[in-house]
Amino acid sequence: MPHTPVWFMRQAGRSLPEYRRVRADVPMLEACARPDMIVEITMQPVRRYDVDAAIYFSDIVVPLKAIGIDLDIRPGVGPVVADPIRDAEGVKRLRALEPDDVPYVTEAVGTLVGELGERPLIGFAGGPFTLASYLIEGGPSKNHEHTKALMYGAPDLWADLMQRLSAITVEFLRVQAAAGAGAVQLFDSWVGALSADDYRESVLPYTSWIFERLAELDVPRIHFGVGTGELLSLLSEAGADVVGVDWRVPLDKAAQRVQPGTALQGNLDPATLFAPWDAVARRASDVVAAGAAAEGHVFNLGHGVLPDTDPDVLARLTEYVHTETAR
Ligand code: 1CP
Repeated sequence: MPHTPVWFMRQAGRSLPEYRRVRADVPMLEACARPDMIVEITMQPVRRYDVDAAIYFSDIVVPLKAIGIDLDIRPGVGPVVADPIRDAEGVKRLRALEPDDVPYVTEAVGTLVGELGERPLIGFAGGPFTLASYLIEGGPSKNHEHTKALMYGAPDLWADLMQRLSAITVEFLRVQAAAGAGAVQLFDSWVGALSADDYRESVLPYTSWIFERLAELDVPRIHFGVGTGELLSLLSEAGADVVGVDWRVPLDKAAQRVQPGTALQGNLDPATLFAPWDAVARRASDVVAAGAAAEGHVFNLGHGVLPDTDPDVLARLTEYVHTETAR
């Protein structure tokens, strides 16, 4: 590539007027199950920003819905689970995911890969801790207290839950890669809520298992979580080719925390995009400079695009990073 590749987490979605238009009368989970909607929404940010990758339009709870878990994505809230999972009976409801549960994924990915040509499509899935948190808490959570209570108090049940979620995640990513996705990202967004010791004991065995299985897919594997400065070496130990970093740790420092040969992705603070352009440009240059210390850098934000972000700033930022890093 003639420059550092650029894409943005949550580049599709609420910050785009064309997204709000196509989604106006269609509930989120219905949109995630309709190939025409998936293809259109995935392509919208590619057309507008000229980013170097598309991310498959879906949500981390889609495979859970597909195996029959009663959940919804509520506007302004996020995923809400009707009957939170907190005991053995609940965990048993998590059956294995089969490719036939998500035929729309195979169809949409196939169409997208045709439309995108050389530009890779990034497939994604939720990490096991983050999925567990939505299932156990019943919705978005600040403290993850029921999740941690189960993790600390019922280790056997926790292990069963994590194994089932890990298998679902691997299968969901396998379906996307089999249909042509050129990279996969594991979003274990909320795992930064854990201490390093708890991560090592209660999550790392499962993320390591996931990344081992994903190696067979022969596509680059990205691993990301928010607030994971203290966990970066463990996230890297799990086996990803690229570790995503939020804005709290500069990329040159992050480079010292990951395994040799691991590339970094990130990490401009998404709130920066609300500042005057001079500040955006200066901070983007800082990210590019720090990223040079890593063994490969994919420019991104440190977390998802905030809903009120001005799309023109993202377009300008993409062009700026392309120009700054031209080689
Ligand atoms: O570019 C894209 O928009 C890609 C599609 C995408 C992705 C990668 C969506 C669409 N969701 C996700 C992943 C996702 N979903 C994550 C991991 C990424 C991250 O950390 O941001 C998480 C934690 C969720 C759960 C979720 N879904 C939330 C967060 C709630 C909380 O706990 O704070 C929300 C608000 C949703 C709904 C959702 N998912 C996606 C969109 C566009 C929306 C908004 C729905 C709408 O338009 O009403």
